[in-house]
Amino acid sequence: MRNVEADPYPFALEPARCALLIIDMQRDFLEPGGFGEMLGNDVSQLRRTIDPNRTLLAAWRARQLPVLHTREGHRPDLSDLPPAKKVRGRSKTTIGDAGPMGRILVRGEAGHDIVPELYPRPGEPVIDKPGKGAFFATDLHAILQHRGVTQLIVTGVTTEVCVHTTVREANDRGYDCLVPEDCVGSYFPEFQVMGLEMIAAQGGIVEWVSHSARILAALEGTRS
Ligand code: C5J
Repeated sequence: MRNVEADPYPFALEPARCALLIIDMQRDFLEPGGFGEMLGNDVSQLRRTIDPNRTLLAAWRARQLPVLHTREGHRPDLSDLPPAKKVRGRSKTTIGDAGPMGRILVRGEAGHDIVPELYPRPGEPVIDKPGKGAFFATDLHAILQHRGVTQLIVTGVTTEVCVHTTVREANDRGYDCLVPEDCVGSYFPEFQVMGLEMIAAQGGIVEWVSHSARILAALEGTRS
């Protein structure tokens, strides 16, 4: 067990039981010319998370610790897309329509895939999720249980939407989660700040917040 400096108090990291769960680092959310930017968002707010995620991912891979990736998206026939989600936002272009990198949030399309810097390796499960939370309508919980995982380092985008929803779902299922602030991103700086504060508030009512450098420091000396 290794203590990671964290808010609201140190996180008791057990590397062998701790998976790195990287949420929705998809081209359409992060890349210039993708759907996120088409909606007027500043993708640099998310792109700054790529490098620290890459470093954390390399540390997990070097130690052969569990790594999982998620992608938000839907079947090409949209049969798993709730009508309410399809029309939400009243945008002219919505999920399933043609976007700048293929059909928006549809599995198999270029924009739905994970950015090349963090591309999954064979053996790293990729969880295709139709919702914001990674546990809803997926086999994530079963995969984690089969691997003896009890702790999660949750990274990715966006802080206040899919990261938050996933961490809350994990909390309710009994996982301890640590969110490294430099590895999660929001298009909205104020949501980034408040999203992180909400996680660690009230004695860690949702979970813990830290920084990738602190996690890496705690891992030092463990086998790689
Ligand atoms: C959103 C996500 N924001 N991955 N997805 O629609 O946070």
